[in-house]
Amino acid sequence: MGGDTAHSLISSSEEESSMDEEFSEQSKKDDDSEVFGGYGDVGRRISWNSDFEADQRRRRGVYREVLESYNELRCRSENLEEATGKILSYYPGAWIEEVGGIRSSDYDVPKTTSLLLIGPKGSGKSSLVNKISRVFEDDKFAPDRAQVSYNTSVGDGTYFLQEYMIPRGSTSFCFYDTRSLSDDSSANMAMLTHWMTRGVRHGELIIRDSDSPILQMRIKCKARQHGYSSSGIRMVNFVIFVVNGVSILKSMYSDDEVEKQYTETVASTFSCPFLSFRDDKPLIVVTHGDLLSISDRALVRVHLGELLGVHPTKQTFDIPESCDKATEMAIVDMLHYSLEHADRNLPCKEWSSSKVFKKSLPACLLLLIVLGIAVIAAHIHSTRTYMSHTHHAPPPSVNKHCVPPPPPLSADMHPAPPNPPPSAHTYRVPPPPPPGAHDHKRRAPPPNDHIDWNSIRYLWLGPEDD
Ligand SMILES: Nc1nc2c(ncn2[C@@H]2O[C@H](COP(=O)(O)OP(=O)(O)OP(=O)(O)O)[C@@H](O)[C@H]2O)c(=O)[nH]1
Ligand SMILES: [Mg+2]
Repeated sequence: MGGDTAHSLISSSEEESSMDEEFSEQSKKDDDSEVFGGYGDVGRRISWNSDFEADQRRRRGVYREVLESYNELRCRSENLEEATGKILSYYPGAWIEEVGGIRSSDYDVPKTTSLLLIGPKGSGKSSLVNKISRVFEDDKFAPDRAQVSYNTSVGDGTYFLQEYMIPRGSTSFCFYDTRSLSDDSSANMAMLTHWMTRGVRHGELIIRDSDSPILQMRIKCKARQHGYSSSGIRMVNFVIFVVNGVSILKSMYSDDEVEKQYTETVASTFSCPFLSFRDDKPLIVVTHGDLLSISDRALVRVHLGELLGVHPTKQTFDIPESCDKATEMAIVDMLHYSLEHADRNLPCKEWSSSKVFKKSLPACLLLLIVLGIAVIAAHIHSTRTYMSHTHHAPPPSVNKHCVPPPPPLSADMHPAPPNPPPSAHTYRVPPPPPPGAHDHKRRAPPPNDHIDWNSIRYLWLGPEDD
């Protein structure tokens, strides 16, 4: 793998013990002013500024926390097998949390969870793919899967989007290795917006307008050798931002514009809103830590936390080119974080309302038909009642003294007082129309008939409420 280290010649146990020593030495330095030299000096000059001092104290606390996290990681690496098993048991949607009344089945779960690796040139994206693969590889001597640039200043980097299933042959989750970010932030935005909104396709060639015509021709020549157009498009489920720890450390203390440019590119790209899933920002992987001291690694993480607004221990993972258990544990932790956040931010199916509507449409139609039948039946019934009443009821008297016969008395009933108002319930049934009312248009009433309208009204409607 990476060619630039004498570290690769050191066995992992030697590596671990030297790291232990470094860690304990660093922990003994309780006065962090040495480590935070830059911050501390400024702090002394403006000690009157209590806000600044509080800030310094907070930074030192975080720094100690980061240092402690290396120790903790080594302890946790004893459970590496169990942690690896958990990742191997993952399938898309397995870690969905059912919240807000939404069930797992309401989410649009992909067949494969896709994790996108992005970062500046030479930051170690392709190397990271190989490091991750090795953790899950049965054959520890299997060749590297991703092409790593040996010398980034002369060689080509990654120009084609490459999909890597983890582990090999699985369909649970995959990484997408991508072309590096450029110094042109608007070109980066355009590229990232495209990947995040339209998805990524294995084998897709990434060419930028700013690429020289010679470079464009060179990489197009490479593209002609392969036919990837049939590969499917995958939507990105989570983003991993890879940065070179050495370059970050240089840019922290350098006045050189080129070195400062590195952090600026990282910060401006990281702020691209398309990289976040709701409030969840990408996680950070810091590489090249094997070339730095533990204190420098911790400093880089604290600095990135301040710069990008992500937690230096919870959302930043230090993954150097080392073959020790602690590094493998850091890889497994990073995967756990990515997959959990990928599942948490899965989109809902295009609203289940359409599904509910489709399912309930026949039921609604049936209900409407039943209701329609009930209304028609009720109408027929009331018409029949009305007709039978018309035929059997005696014609209403036109005698003004006529009153309805009193209802038969039952045992617990008492005679009504004289001239009682009839029960509203009894008299509000549909009133019989006066004889011939239905053909009143054809036959005019005899001119001399005396009609006691008060009695009729009393019979039909009951007494008037005063
Ligand atoms: N010492 C050390 N070297 C690393 C590490 N990660 C990557 N490298 C080296 O850095 C160089 C670039 O690594 P790549 O993985 O090709 O970087 P990349 O981000 O894929 O680069 P591009 O494809 O050009 O964007 C190689 O020489 C790697 O061996 C690391 O953690 N430690
Ligand atoms: Mg690469």
